[in-house]
Amino acid sequence: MRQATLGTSGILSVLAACAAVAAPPGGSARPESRPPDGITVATAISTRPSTRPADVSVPPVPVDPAILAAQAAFDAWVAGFRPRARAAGIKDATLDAAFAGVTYDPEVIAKDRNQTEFNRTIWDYLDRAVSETRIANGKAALELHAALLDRIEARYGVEKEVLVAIWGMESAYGTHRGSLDVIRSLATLSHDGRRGKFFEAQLIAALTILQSGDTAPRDMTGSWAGAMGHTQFMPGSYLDLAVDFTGDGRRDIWSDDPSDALASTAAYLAHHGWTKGQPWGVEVMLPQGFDYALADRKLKKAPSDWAALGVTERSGRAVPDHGPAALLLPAGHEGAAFLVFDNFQAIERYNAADAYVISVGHLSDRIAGGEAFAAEWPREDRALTRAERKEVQARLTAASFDTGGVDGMIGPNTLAAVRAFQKSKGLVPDGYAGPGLLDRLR
Ligand SMILES: [Ca+2]
Repeated sequence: MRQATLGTSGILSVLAACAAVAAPPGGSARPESRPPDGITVATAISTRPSTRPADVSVPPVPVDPAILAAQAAFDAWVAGFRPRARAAGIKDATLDAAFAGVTYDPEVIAKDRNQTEFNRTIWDYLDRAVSETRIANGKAALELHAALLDRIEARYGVEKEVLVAIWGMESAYGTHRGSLDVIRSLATLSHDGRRGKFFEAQLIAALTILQSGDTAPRDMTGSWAGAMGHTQFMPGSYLDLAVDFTGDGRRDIWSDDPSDALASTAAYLAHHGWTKGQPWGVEVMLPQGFDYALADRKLKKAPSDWAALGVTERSGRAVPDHGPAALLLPAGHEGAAFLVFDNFQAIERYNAADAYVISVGHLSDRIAGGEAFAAEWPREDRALTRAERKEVQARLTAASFDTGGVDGMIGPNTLAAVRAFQKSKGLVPDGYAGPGLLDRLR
């Protein structure tokens, strides 16, 4: 979603997809951005040259008929969308201002289609996400904004290092917040239909934000998929949980001042159950002969119970008791192992990918002065491609280890099937689907 940073796509989208969109009280307070009264969205768009203004000194550029056709279809979609927006409480004045001059954006669709598939290994992802540069910049950001971050931490009970880590992952500490018109991007994606329902809900949320006066249409910028500001909130999540920390009456996550964005991120994590003082996770060692079936996110034990099974900090001591923890082996038995606490789930509400959550957690630890992970990763391995993951699922299913479908996504069913297959072959049942497993299946 954020091309220049390592954040993965879909930030906040899981929650945002279900976010109810409510119309706030009050109307738009932005007369400067309104078109003349009575202008309709359709005319506002159709009167705008689709290629360039009528400047005779500029030679006409050949227009791609496919783009013209897409624009016409987009205009028709906008006309059909207006009644649905009105039904959701969006006023005509808000719609007129938001859609003034807005055209179909083929580049947004190109980005949507060309999302590089997530084929990176956890160690490759971590190397980039938690680079020395990002750690150093995080420490500098922590120092520069110390007073603000202390106040946010005190109010929301979320450690400032965690907020800075999310800021670093999402926008490289505010330097890559996204400069695309959010209404244009979301309208294009809603019209496109690949995930139209989701994006239309986000578009309505974005219009609701405009109607509340938090920002003006052309100042509402973000990524190609509509993630906005320093910590890349989707509009639905913004409506639910963004806060006005500066007290100026606007929840401004877009401007250079990161106050509202960082406080909103803290409010988001607090809402999703963040416990101050609890680590996201702790790197652990496993004993010889460990039962890898215990590495199951649904299976939680007190750290003392894990210690009784030989699962300890690298020092050999029991992990401090911060509540129930699950054992996570992101690269199977050959890579690092972690006991993860409930705060791991709070970060998952931001982005559910293990690699993302571990990166945020580890970056926050490193910004706080913590050590690098001690364990070696199986760096000779590569990530399976989507086609290969499907092949793993198809071959497992054919061998009577049901993966519950062949979709290329390694979820709990596939994990269980991998373990069962590994057990049947006398392999370490860690559920890890890497190239070695595929070789065995072939
Ligand atoms: Ca504010």
